[in-house]
Amino acid sequence: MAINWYPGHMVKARREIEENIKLVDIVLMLLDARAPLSCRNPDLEKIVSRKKLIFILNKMDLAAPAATRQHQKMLQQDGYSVVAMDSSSGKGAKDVVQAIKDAYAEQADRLVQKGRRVRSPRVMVVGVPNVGKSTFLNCLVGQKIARTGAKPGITRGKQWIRVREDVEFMDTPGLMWPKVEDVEQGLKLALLDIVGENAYSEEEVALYLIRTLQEKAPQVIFTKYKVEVGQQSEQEILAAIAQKRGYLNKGGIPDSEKTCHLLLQDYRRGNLGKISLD
Ligand SMILES: Nc1nc2c(ncn2[C@@H]2O[C@H](COP(=O)(O)OP(=O)(O)OP(=O)(O)O)[C@@H](O)[C@H]2O)c(=O)[nH]1
Ligand SMILES: [Mg+2]
Repeated sequence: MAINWYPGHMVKARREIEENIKLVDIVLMLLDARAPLSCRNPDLEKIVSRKKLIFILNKMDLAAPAATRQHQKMLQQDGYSVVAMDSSSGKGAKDVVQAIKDAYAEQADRLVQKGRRVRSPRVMVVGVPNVGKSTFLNCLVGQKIARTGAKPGITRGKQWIRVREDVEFMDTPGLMWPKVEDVEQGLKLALLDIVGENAYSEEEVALYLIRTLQEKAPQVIFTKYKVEVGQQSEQEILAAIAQKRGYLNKGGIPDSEKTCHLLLQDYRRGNLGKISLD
């Protein structure tokens, strides 16, 4: 499914990021650890390309640990700094602070050599919607300063936050690009709740989730929904889950809408376990 989701507030947010990029020293790009490659926004990477970039694989608590380690290694091989983080518990926060310090040390040295005063680093936090940018900042501050929410598009304007006396952060609204051409990437972004719900069909995404489970964690379909997985199609598994749950319309027809919604919710909340998509 190609995704076209580029609401008006993102046009403004993009401009704001472009205008403010010159004020910052370092950019933290948050990616969902379950699909870090699919979350890379080519348009955004172009805008921040002249700055030191650190990738944060956020929501690591929901991702398969081995996959996260592999992504970390691959991005590092490409020359990036990468830190994995769980902003709901704060795991990884120390590594983030250290990565910022290391990145700024080089720039600070250059300033000192030129006889210039070294001020505290300014760090911009960017990424696609709903990857946890505001939660991540609140976690680093230890206070709920930025508004967060379980739907994409919560932050609508930039916001400066002085997390600790020695770093200044700027929270930004999640940014998409005008068209996600790759069908599988679109399905992953939809499953991760990164794009608005009117940009995709829940049924298509739920069937994709069932395919993914069949391939990566077939036992979950049994343990969670008590449906034995054999040679059935995704549609048949969906109908069997509806049956087991008693999600039936008049005449005993499986309520596929309600079942699809349940599946997506279960995956997004981590109820199906740590399952990575990339
Ligand atoms: N499990 C888990 N949930 C997280 C983590 N970080 C954020 N969340 C949840 O993800 C959802 C989105 O968080 P936000 O901080 O609002 O995301 P955002 O990137 O600021 O979103 P926009 O402002 O819409 O671009 C919320 O429900 C958070 O509680 C994490 O590390 N682990
Ligand atoms: Mg936000």
